Amino acid sequence: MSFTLPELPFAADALAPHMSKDTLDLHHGKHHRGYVAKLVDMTKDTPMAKQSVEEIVRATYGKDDQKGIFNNAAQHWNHSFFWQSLTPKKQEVPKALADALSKAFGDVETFKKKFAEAGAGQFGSGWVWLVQGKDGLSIVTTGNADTPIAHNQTPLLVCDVWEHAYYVDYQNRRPDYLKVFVDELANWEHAAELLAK
Ligand code: MN3
Repeated sequence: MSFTLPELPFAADALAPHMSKDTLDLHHGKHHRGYVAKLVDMTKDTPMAKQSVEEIVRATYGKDDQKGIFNNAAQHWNHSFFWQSLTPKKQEVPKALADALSKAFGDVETFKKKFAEAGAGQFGSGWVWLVQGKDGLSIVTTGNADTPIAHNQTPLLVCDVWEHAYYVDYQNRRPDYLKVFVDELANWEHAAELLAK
């Protein structure tokens, strides 16, 4: 297993004006690339170099002496998932996912509002997720590099709320960025595929 920066699943200018090419060049080409490079560097010549990112995340979580490896592995995983959570073409929520969201949150619009509010309310850097656990669907936020895959939860959708994800396009208006994410950019079809598994 070697760690490589995945290609974006869309052109860097495909999400404009909601998320600009400048943001994606910086976010994917600099930030995500940096996490991958550090992970490669920190694990080279160790048994971890042959492990999957998920294995490394789970093995290093909560270990003070492996915090650097955890942070870079988790950020690599989180960003790879984030690109999959975005779509260049606005999507309707597929029926099976809409039904599951309605069961958990009342209706799809209420879910979108709660998801955006949770992301806006995450203090400092982090992520807002739709996850599937043994009790059904829920919204969770994680700080910095923390990730649901370290907590036995299955992510269906994520939005990055680190400032580098939105500052170029929205400055300090994180709630505006989150509203655009749920209204225009969220890849509901990808989330529905994961729900079906
Ligand atoms: Mn990021």
